[in-house]
Amino acid sequence: MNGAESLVHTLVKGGVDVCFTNPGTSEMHFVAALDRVPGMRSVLALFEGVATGACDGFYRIAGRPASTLLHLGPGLANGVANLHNAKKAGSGVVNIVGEHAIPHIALDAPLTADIEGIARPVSHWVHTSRSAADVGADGARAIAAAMVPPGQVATLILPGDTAWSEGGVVAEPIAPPARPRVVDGAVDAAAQALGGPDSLLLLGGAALGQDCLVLAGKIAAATGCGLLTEWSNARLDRGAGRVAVARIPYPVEQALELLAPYRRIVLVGARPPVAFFAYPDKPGVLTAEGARFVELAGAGADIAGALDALASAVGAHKAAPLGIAEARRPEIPDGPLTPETIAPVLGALIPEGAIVVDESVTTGRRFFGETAGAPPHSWLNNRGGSIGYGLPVAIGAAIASPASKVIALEGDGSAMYTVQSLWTMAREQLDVTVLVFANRSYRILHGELAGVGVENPGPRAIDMLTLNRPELGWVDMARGMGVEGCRVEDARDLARALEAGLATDGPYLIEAMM
Ligand SMILES: Cc1ncc(C[n+]2csc(CCOP(=O)(O)OP(=O)(O)O)c2C)c(N)n1
Repeated sequence: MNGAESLVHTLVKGGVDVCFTNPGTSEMHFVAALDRVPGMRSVLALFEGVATGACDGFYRIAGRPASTLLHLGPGLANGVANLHNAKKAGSGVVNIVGEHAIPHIALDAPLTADIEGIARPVSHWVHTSRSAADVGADGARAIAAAMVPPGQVATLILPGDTAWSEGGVVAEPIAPPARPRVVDGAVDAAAQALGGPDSLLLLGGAALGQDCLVLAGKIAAATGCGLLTEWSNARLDRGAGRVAVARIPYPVEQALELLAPYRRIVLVGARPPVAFFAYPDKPGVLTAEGARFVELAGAGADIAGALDALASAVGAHKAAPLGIAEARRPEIPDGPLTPETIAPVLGALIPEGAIVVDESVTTGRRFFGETAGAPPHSWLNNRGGSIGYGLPVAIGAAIASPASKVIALEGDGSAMYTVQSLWTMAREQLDVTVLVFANRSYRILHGELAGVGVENPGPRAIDMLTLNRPELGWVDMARGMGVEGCRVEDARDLARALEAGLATDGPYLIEAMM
């Protein structure tokens, strides 16, 4: 057995049975091993950012890592932005990067690069294998590192000679550490902090699963505290019958206003809220001056156990949870496509069990209200702010949960970053309906221009935020990659197209003209 075969065996044995690849010469032995070792689903991506983002989406839904296979430093570099997003989302990724054979590195061939240096900022764990005999054990350690709660990026660099040499040894899986229990003192401090409308329970990460939300709703009912989530969540369970939790809005003024009343804030898997960006005359910290934070549980802690203990401490277990969303399907409106007409169409049609990947940027700022009463579904946001996350995450989510309808909500600017995702969706026949909000603009940046204090921007500045010269043809692009699609101009047509997209088992793209 060569090193590459030992690695594929070790991955499959360790529960890593999906690999999103974009290989080159240095990874050929791994590619060959995919045929010789049963059990690995390998999925080709035409850009490395698609592969890394797909791993992020897979972990968010499956709760276990997938692997990449990337080509040397440049291939890794192409995947870095979505590794950044995965890292911020707490998604476990086994990131496998090929490297020249060890004696070849000193020759400084064209593709030679500092792979560890590129990997380090977006990885929690980085290791280069030294011999074929080590590769299996290194793979097992990489899986264990990726599974450290809530999930980590583990980069394993595989020199060609460690892959092709004989002497590979399959390694047994290493049990990842359990989520550490929260100490009693933290539970007491949180219980003391919560009480009345000037206290807040701020939820993130694993606290956003439906069982934890029920506990949070009970705690809110018993203590009178507020309940919020961060603006961006890796996965939020929501919909009719579930505890509905509002997100802290993106615009600084709105966030400040919402958070102003809170003096004591208990963090459960969330961080103290800060603005996405600095602006000349706005604060970066979004909470009221003097607000006190109590961390009940960090993102990697036993969040379910902590909420259960807190519910006991405040006598909440018998309370009816606050904020259960009632079932409600909005009317489908008439008229042109605007954020206000698109939101009720989504609310009317999101199916039970759907996974909504939200990269709708400005169009989706108010989608939450109209979709709150749709049947139970999960809502995924970009935690790292690097756009181009949505289509790849939709791929990973669809592979992790083939029975779910995946809906990708995409700004046209964002969708262009990883547009190659459509080809993988077609090739794998993934059940993803993509809505592209074609406003022909980086609309958010118009607001940001004003936000940083640029008054009366000139035509050159506006030109840098405008995507209409030439116009993007989304239906043509989708067809060119094997995905059926249509263009819609008003809310009723959007509803018909969304129904059609959801009715097919494969991918479908809707270009929503705004
Ligand atoms: C990798 C990366 N490059 C650039 C940006 C800056 N940026 C943020 S939003 C945005 C435009 C988004 O446009 P679109 O998806 O069309 O949404 P809209 O603003 O029109 O609602 C850009 C370029 C970013 N966040 N990440």
